[in-house]
Amino acid sequence: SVSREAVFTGCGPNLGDRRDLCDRAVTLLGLLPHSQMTGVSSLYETEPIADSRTDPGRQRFLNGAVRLETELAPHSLLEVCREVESALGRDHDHRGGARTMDLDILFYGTRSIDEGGVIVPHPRLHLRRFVLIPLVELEPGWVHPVIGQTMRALLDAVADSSVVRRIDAAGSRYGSRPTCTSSPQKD
Ligand code: PH2
Ligand code: MG
Ligand code: MG
Repeated sequence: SVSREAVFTGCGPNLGDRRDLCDRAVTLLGLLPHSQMTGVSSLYETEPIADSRTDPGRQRFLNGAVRLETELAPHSLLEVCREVESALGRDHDHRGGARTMDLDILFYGTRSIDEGGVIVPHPRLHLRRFVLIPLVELEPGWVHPVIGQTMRALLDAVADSSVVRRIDAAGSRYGSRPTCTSSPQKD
């Protein structure tokens, strides 16, 4: 039998109807074969943080995270993420700048992978509150397989001011709810 691995993906549009785009990404991820969606975080409106490869543009992002159990191999999951990005209108030819969807594999079980374009854990996730806050919501005790610290500990160690506010859970219409119990602030 094929083993299922716990996978976390991050989503982050900063162009178009960001809320609707996140809902649609969650819907599409929920339809993946050989997979089950086991958590959907709230969404967070965030200020763009620049990195060496992308100029995200001045628009704010909506960032969230999804937990899946999947039998899909890492490279297949990456392909799916790109397909979902394309389905939601992302122009992959235009590198950098604003995008309707950015779907990143954050963790693939406890594996450390750098091959064929798959890089997990995501190399910058431990430095970014807009990734760590949704991850803490989903699984605070999850241990970063390379750094060896929990999501909660990593979040406590990072201070950027990217996160502006929390809004509704992504995909709340579809019945997946985060484990977090505090009531989300309405949009
Ligand atoms: N993604 C980036 C670069 N900067 N900033 C925020 N706030 N949210 C993002 O998702 C983000 C970013 C590259 O993928
Ligand atoms: Mg990204
Ligand atoms: Mg990406």
